[in-house]
Parts: sequence; C-alpha cells; structure tokens
Amino acid sequence: MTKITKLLVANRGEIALRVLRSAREMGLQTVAIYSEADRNALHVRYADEAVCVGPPASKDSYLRGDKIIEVCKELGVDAIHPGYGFLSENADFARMVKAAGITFVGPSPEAMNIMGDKLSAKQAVQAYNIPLVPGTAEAISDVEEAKRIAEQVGFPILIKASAGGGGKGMRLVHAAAEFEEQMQLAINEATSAFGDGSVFIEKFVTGPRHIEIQVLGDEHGNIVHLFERECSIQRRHQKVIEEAPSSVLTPALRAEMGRCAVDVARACNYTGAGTVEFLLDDQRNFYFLEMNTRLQVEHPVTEMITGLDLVKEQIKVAQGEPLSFRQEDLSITGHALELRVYAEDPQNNFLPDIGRLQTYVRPQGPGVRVDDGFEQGMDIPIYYDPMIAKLVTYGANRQEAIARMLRAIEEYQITGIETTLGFGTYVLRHPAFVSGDFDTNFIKDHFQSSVLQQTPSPELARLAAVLAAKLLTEQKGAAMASNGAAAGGAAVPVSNWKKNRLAGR
Ligand code: MV4
Repeated sequence: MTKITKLLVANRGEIALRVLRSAREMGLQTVAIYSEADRNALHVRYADEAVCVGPPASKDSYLRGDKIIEVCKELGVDAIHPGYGFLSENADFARMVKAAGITFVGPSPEAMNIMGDKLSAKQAVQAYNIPLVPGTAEAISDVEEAKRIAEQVGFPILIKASAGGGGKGMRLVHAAAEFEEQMQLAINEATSAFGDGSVFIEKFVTGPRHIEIQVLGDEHGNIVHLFERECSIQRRHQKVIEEAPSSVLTPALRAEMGRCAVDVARACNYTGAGTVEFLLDDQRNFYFLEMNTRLQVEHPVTEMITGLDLVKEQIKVAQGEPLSFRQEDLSITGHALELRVYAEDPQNNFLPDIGRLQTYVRPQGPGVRVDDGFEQGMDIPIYYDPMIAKLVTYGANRQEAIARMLRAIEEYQITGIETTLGFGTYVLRHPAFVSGDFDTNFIKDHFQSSVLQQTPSPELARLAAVLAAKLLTEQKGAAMASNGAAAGGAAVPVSNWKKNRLAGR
C-alpha cells in the first residue's frame, strides 16, 4: 500500500477536469499540466498547481513524457493519471513513470503491451474459452496460405493490422481475386503507420453491434465487470452516442459476456479500469475484438448505472487497495445515455468547426450530467480533439433517459460554432434508435443516404424560420420555458437536426 497524496493529471480538457474532481473529493493535492494553447483552460484553474509543458502541438507538450516526469519530481508528485488518449496507452511511458518511483494510475506496462497488439491479445486469451472471430490468430505473410485460409473462412474477410485498432489498418476483401492486392496494401499501410507490418485475417461480421464491457481489477487478483456499454452509434469509428445497458443483451448473455471480459482481463493480470470490446452479430453471437487499457471517454454511462466513481476506483487500486465489492454486490440501476458534442458541422460532412464559444449555457436539472472543459467566451483550440462536451442523461429506464437527453439538448445553448447537438436530436428521435434495433451501420444507413443528400426543402426552411421566431420570443420572455419548441410539430423526423441548427442552437 502506497498512499497517493499528490496526483498529476497528464491530460487536458474534460477528462483532466473529470479526474481532478475525483482527486479533490479524495483529498489529494492536484497538479495540472498544460500547453501554451491551454493557458486559460478550466483544468489549469481547477488544479492546486499547474505547469506549462510546452507549445500547443501535442508532441511538444501533452506527449512529452520526459518533461512530465520532471515536473513530478520537482513538485513532489507521487502519482500520474494519464486520462485517455495522449500517453494513456503508452507502455514505455508507464515503465518510465514506475522507474522514477511514481505510481502510474493504470495497468502494468506488461498488460498494456499484451493488449496493445491485437495478435498478442488473441494469443494471451487462448488459454481461456473466449470466442474469437473465425480467422487467423497469428501474423500471416504467405499470400497463398492466407488465400487458403480466407477461402476456408469464407468471403468477405477483413485483413487487419496487428498494431492497428479503432478501425485503423483494416481492409475489406470481397473475393479471392482481390486478395493478393489488398493484402499487400494492408502490409504496406501497417508498416508505414505502425512500423509493424504484421496482419491477420478475420471473417467480416456484417452489421455487428459494438458492445464493450467495463472491467476493474485490483493488485490482489480480484477482477469484476461493471456490465456493458452499447457503442454501435458511431460515424467513421468515432462514437456519437453510447448507452448502458444495451437493449439487446439478455441477463444470461450479459453474464456470459461479463465472464469472458473478466477472463480477458485475467489473461494479462489486468489491474485498474479497462474495457473489453466485443462484436455481437445478428444471431447474438459475440466475439472478443480487443482490450482498451485505459479509462474510456464513455465511462460516465457505467458510473450512472452502477453508482460507482471509476476514477476513484482507479486511484484506490493504484494505491494497492483491494476492491471493496464483489461481482455479486454489483447491479444495474436505471439507464444512461451519452451524447458526444463535437465542434463539427453535420451539414458540412462533419468538418471540424473552430472558433469562439460566443454563447455557452449548459443544460441542468434531473438526470443531467455535463462533462466538459470549456466556458462561454473560450476558443476551441485547433490542436486537439474537437469534442466540446459529453452530455450524459440518466433515467429510471431507457425511455426516460432519451426524453431527458432530448430536453437537455433543447436547453443547451451553444453559438459561435457548429456542433453535433442537433444531430443528436435526429438520432434520438429515429425509430430505429428508439426501438433499439440498430447496428454499427446506423449512421451510414439512416443519415448519409436519407438526410445529407437532401437539400433543405422550402417547407423545411419555413419550419426553421417559424421555429427561430418562436425561440426568439421565448428567450425574450421567461427563461427556458421548455415547452418542446424544437419538438413542436415534428412531422419530418428526418431533419430535426437541421431545424435546430437553422434556429442557431
Ligand atoms: C470488425 C468488423 C466486422 N468484422 N471485425 C472497427 C474498429 C475495430 N475496433 C474493429 N472494427 C470492426 N471490426 C470483423 N471481423 C467491423 C468493425 C467495425 C466496427 C466495429 C465497432 C464499431 C464500429 C465499427 C464500424 C465499422 C467496422
């Protein structure tokens, strides 16, 4: 047991603030780091101390592991929380931190190494009974052999880079004739992107759901799962809406996937918070894909349904404390949704929109949580992720969580930049989303084809004008008389997000 007294958060934005808040509740002293672009950021003001670590570019600041460790030594910091992104999954950094006598709030470098490589992850879980997508569990370089396996598995197949992840380094092959060319391209891509040309083959699961299980392990061999998050609503591998629990899992399937996730964690002696990713096919068969060895962006939905604070749990585990609960003590209460609010323009192919937050008023009230790192008047820096906030709602059931999300989106006031808020309304009102009958193709199937190609009709423009006028009147009158203005007369569910946008929200 090495009690942590002073924690440095090696991150920025909403997650830095999120981690600092839990650290403060635990009575820890806190240190923020920041780049020259983040001098006025909220995480800098929130921490007890803050140190500038370099110029705006991540590689010159938030990725400077050596500098960050220097800061720790100077300020007597005894632990580093890496957040997500940046150095969070860098095993070499975790090793350097440890070597400097500082606690890394996260898994061991060994576990990070095993799970950081898709093939070594598959090999590590082989001793356990974990379902894998049919294909090869080893790197394959012989084209003829690869072709034979592909024929056995059956087309279409995916060629994946072992060092890839999150959709990077994948190639879809429909037929044997394309195989050789695609494999060469995959190897070349993997070599230049990751410095490792190892690739493997998997049967392509069409229209899968992306379901991930949160796990938590301590240094005493205890590992539990904290149920699932449904992350199928994504666009080009960028998640848009996450929820917990998933509406497709039965209690039996949930327990089975949970057991598998715990075994995946056990296979690498996992400690701390981690996420095991599965694909679920239309027959509800599940397959282990990969493990993320960090706290994830979407962790709040799990916190809402379990009542746990995952950051506190991470810190307690890092201090060597045993978990204070067993699997049978855990249960799901209610339903949570998370909408990622990006500074992107859905009307313009989701291009990042930078600028100043001229108006920034957060939604409030029952069942609403906003994790963000901005305030009105701030600029969205161009150097980092375009996510402005995570809007999280909680309800007794899915229906209530959805209604609260729609209401919270209406209350949210952002001007000065385009955001994906209105796009959220579109998804949340879509019959396929409401019914729970969707997969990872949801946005491809229901957005691009039906909405983006539409030019605004005169009818839509008229609706937007009426709505804008109505909103203006409301704003001049009582504050937030939430009478469902944006929902009013929603005869064309397909394009509500446009109305929102045109109304300047
Ligand atoms: C797949 C797949 C279908 N079949 N593997 C994309 C991200 C990476 N973690 C794995 N991914 C996929 N792997 C097989 N064998 C489909 C995807 C996939 C996907 C997975 C999760 C969430 C969104 C996705 C969007 C497109 C493709």
